[in-house]
Amino acid sequence: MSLKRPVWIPVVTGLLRRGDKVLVGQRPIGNSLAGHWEFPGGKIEKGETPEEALVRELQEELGIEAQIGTLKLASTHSYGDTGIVIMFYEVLFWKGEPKNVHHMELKWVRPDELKDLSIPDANRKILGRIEDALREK
Ligand code: DGT
Repeated sequence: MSLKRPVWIPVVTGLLRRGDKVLVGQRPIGNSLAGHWEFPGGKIEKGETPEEALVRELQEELGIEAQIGTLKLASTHSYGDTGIVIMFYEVLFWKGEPKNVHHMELKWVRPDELKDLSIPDANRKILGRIEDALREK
């Protein structure tokens, strides 16, 4: 039996919908995966529920007060020694207009446009499932 336990980091992201589009932000310079287009979100802090973490992240990154919807999908991915457990929640309603206070740029894209963007491997490998989740009404 190995003495070294794997390190797992829980991450939560929001699928913000407007018509047939979804919001993506370009990860800032100096961050891991800089320049990659991601769904807004971040790490769940100790003591938070996934929904509380996502409300906090969407407030910090976009300045909105979001109402978190249903969990659409979850996956795992390894980055070297650490792994992430990533959960994608539907976000249909929020107060305020998403402002760019964290990313290099924000944009609304159609689900079929995601494949042409530089996106994290964690998302690329489940892109079919993400697109299906975004097409469901
Ligand atoms: P920090 O800078 O350590 O305080 O980080 P947080 O809590 O803002 O979170 P972040 O975004 O750096 O960490 C999320 C991790 O999940 C990071 O390793 C990138 C990975 N990831 C993969 N796909 C996505 C995605 O669609 N959105 C977000 N936010 N992260 C993703």
